[in-house]
Amino acid sequence: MENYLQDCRAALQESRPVHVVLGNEACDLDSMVSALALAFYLTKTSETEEIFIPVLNIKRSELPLRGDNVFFLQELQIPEPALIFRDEIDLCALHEAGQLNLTLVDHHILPRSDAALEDAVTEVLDHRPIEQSYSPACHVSVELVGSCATLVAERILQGAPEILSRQIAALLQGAIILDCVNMDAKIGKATPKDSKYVEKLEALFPDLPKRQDIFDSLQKAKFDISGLSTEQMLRKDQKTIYRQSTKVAVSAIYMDLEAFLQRSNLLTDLSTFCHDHSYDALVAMTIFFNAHNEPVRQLAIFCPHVALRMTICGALEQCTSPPLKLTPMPSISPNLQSYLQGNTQVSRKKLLPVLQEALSAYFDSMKMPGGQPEVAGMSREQADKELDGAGNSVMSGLSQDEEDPPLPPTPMNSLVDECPLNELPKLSAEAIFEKCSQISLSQCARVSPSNK
Ligand SMILES: *[C@@H]1O[C@H](CO)[C@@H](O)[C@H](O)[C@H]1NC(C)=O
Ligand SMILES: [Mn+2]
Repeated sequence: MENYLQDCRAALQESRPVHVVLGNEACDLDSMVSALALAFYLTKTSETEEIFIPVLNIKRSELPLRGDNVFFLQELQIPEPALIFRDEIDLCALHEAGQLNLTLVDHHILPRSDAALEDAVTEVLDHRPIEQSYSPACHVSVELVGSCATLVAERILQGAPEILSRQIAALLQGAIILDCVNMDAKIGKATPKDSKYVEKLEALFPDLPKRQDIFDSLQKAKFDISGLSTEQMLRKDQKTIYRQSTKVAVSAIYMDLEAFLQRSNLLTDLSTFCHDHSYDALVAMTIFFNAHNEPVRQLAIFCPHVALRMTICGALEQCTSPPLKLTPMPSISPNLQSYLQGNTQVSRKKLLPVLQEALSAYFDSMKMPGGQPEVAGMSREQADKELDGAGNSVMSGLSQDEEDPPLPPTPMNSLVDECPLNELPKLSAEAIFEKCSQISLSQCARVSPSNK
C-alpha cells in the first residue's frame, strides 16, 4: 500500500490524467478504507495505464479529529504522510484541464461547492438509500448494506482476489465491523452481505484480529480525545448558532468537565478559540459515564461579554421545557460559568433551540432604542458561512452513516446536493452514545472514554 501511495503522489507531480476515488466529506473510517481499497484494486486490475488515486475528502489538518482513522492507519502501518488529502489536489483544475475521472465511494451526492466536478464522475459506489428515479449518466451501484467497505470487498473478491493483501483485508474487515456495530444482530446494522464478506475475509486471513478486539479498539480510538488540543476537542463535535452578528459555538466534549477545566492554559485556549473563529460565546456540554455507568452531563459557558453570558446562563437556568436542573459548579474565571446538569435526558440537540431563543432575546434587547447593534458586514457573513461549513463536516465526521431520518431525496439526474448541507440532520457522537445507552448502558460503558 505504501509503495502504491507513493506512485500516486508521483503521478500527481507528473500532471498526467488521473482517476480519483473520493470518499465523503465526513471522511469516516468507511469512506477512507473504501477509497484506499477500491483505488488500489482498480489500479492493479486496470488494463490501461490509468492510475486510480484515493483522496481523503478532508484537509490534512482535520485527520487528528478522526481518532479511529488515525489509530487504524498506525495499526496497519500506512504512514499518514503517504495519504493524499483534499487540500493537496486541485480537482477542479484537473477537471478543467480534462485530466480527471472521478469515482465516488460511500456517498452519491456532491456538495454544491463541488458542483463543477459532476461531469467528471464516471462511477458511484454507495450503500445508502437513493431515489428510485435517480438516473445519472454514469454507472451507479448502490446496495443497502451496513458498510461501503462490504461492497468494495465484494468487488475485489469477485474481480481479483489475488491482489488482496492481509493489510487490505484488515482495512476492510475493520471498517465493516465498526459500521455494523460488531455485526451485532440486535442492533441490526449488519446485513447478510456484510456478514458474508467479513467471514470471507477472515477465512482468507485467519490471523486477522478478533472482531471484538478490533471493534473495541476502534470505538475507543473514535472517542479518545486525550491526544487532542483544546481547540481540536472543541471542534471535534461542534455546532454553531447565530443571530446576525452574534455567534455561539456549542461543543460536545466526551470527558468530565472538571478534568477539562484543569487543562493547562485552558482560559487562554478558550479565548483564542473564540477569537480565531469569531465566536461571541462558547457553550460546552460534557458527557461521560461515572463509576456506576450512569451518564453525567455538565455545562460550561465561556463568554467575556457580561450581558451575553448572563442572558445565556439565565435562559439555561430558567428553562422549563425541558428543565435542566442546573447546579452551579465552582468557578475558575469570571468569564466562565459551569453547571452540573441534573436532568441528564437533555442532549445538546435539545439544548440548541433553547440557546437559539436566548440569542434572539439578547439580540432583541440590543435593538431597543439607543442600543442599536453593530450590523454584520459582508466579509463577516462570508466568514461565518465558511466556518460553519467546516464545523459541519467535522461534526458529521463521526457518524455520517447513522443519519436518522435518512437523507432527503436526491435531486433527479444530478449528483449535486441542492439542499444546504447544514440543513441535513446529522447524528453526532453524542447521539451514538445516547443510542448506545438505550440499548444497554453497561455495554456502552466499555466504549466511553475512560476518565482517569
Ligand atoms: C476517463 O475514462 C474514460 C473511459 O474509461 C477514458 O476514455 C478517458 O481517457 C478517461 N479520462 C481521463 C482524464 O483519465
Ligand atoms: Mn459508509
